[in-house]
Amino acid sequence: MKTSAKITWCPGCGNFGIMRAFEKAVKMIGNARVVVSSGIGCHGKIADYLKVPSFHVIHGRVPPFLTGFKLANPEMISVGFVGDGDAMNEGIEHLIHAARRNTDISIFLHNNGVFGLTTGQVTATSPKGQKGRSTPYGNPENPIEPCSLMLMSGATFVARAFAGDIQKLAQIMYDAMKHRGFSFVEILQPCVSFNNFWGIRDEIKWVERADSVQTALKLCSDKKVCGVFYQKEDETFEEAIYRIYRR
Ligand SMILES: Cc1ncc(C[n+]2csc(CCOP(=O)(O)OP(=O)(O)O)c2C)c(N)n1
Ligand code: SF4
Repeated sequence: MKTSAKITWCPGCGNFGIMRAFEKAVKMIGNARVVVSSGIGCHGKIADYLKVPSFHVIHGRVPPFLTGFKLANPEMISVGFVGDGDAMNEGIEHLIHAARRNTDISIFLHNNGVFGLTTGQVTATSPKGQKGRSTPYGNPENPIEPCSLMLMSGATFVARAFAGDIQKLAQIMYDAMKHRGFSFVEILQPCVSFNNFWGIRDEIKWVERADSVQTALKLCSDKKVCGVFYQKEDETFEEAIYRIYRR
């Protein structure tokens, strides 16, 4: 599934595990047609490295792009790779609207807690107090918790995984892509250059799906807890559009 593009990620970057897991998940899916879109940032280069139809779009605009794509191509499994700066700062409103509409797309958030490509400034997911290029004395802001935000926005599949556990991540990606409706996977992705948290590997706890949003919210509030937190079936945005306009 590799292209001839030279990989420019830093050696040891969590993005390698994410790409490997995705390749495995696509193999598990078999013959289904998969399309990929990515935003701007280190994560966004994944679209250049994967040999699948791909669209590299402007910062924060993966969800609206894929919404239009999926409406026009309902038979394709549509996957968006987004960064925490890309989706939680720059394009956060688009993600919320895709979740509330239950657009049948899968969003994989590379959450490294920094703007990686622009050399390590804090993002909306960085914890309060985090020191970095833009906050040498500590981050003064409270973070957004992406899984909670997606649960509260109406996402019908919400999960968290770790870039270092390729097998589990591949299974969660597969489940997300198979899900009918909006699926969101937060992937804890160490950035070796600006926010290296590979050390959490042995502290990760895996949980089973909760049967209510309230329980799922409790589960995901602990950042070291991973797994599919919540899943439910509902009419998708595309189904609603076709139902209303094809009468
Ligand atoms: C509209 C717009 N704003 C800002 C930028 C500058 N910019 C390029 S990459 C980047 C950081 C991306 O960070 P993130 O989405 O967290 O991805 P990462 O590099 O960490 O994978 C920024 C701010 C841009 N290219 N376009
Ligand atoms: S700067 Fe960070 S996110 Fe970007 S390639 Fe290097 S390790 Fe990965």
